[in-house]
Amino acid sequence: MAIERTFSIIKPDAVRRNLIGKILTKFEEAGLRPIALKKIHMTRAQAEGFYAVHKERPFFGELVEQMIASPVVVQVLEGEGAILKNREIMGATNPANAAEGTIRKEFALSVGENSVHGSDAPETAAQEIKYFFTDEELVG
Ligand code: ABT
Ligand code: MG
Repeated sequence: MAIERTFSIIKPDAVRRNLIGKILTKFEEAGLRPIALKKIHMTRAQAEGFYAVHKERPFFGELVEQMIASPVVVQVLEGEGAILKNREIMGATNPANAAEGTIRKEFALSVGENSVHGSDAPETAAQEIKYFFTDEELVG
């Protein structure tokens, strides 16, 4: 498995509950290194652009509202098979289906307020990293 980079968001529900450190610890303990990281308050335009693939879905409005309600932490995680590994650490989208020990099992409130986002494939990882970070910010 190659060294990969993936994009991750600690979502408003988790930041509000002061879970940044606990969630970053999960990544670090699994061997994923945050090579860039910042706290931002997303604009509506930023959130709508980020979730553009879900534009036609019935939950789009609610999803955007939740993402802009309060600050998030965005990061780029690097490591062996980082994309899949991050998805495993996150757990299933719906916390009711998330495996024991995953972030969503421990912390998520619902399918919408599910504490983290993580890229699902190499193409989306590259796109999402570029959406939030400049090359200069990927400091390693
Ligand atoms: P992630 O595991 O978050 O990548 O979700 P995935 O894209 O695999 O799953 P879907 B179902 O496409 O959800 C996309 C995002 O929309 C949120 N959502 C989903 C809701 O807010 N309400 C819903 O009823 C559903 C089905 C969860 C996903 N959020 N993110 N990131
Ligand atoms: Mg997804």
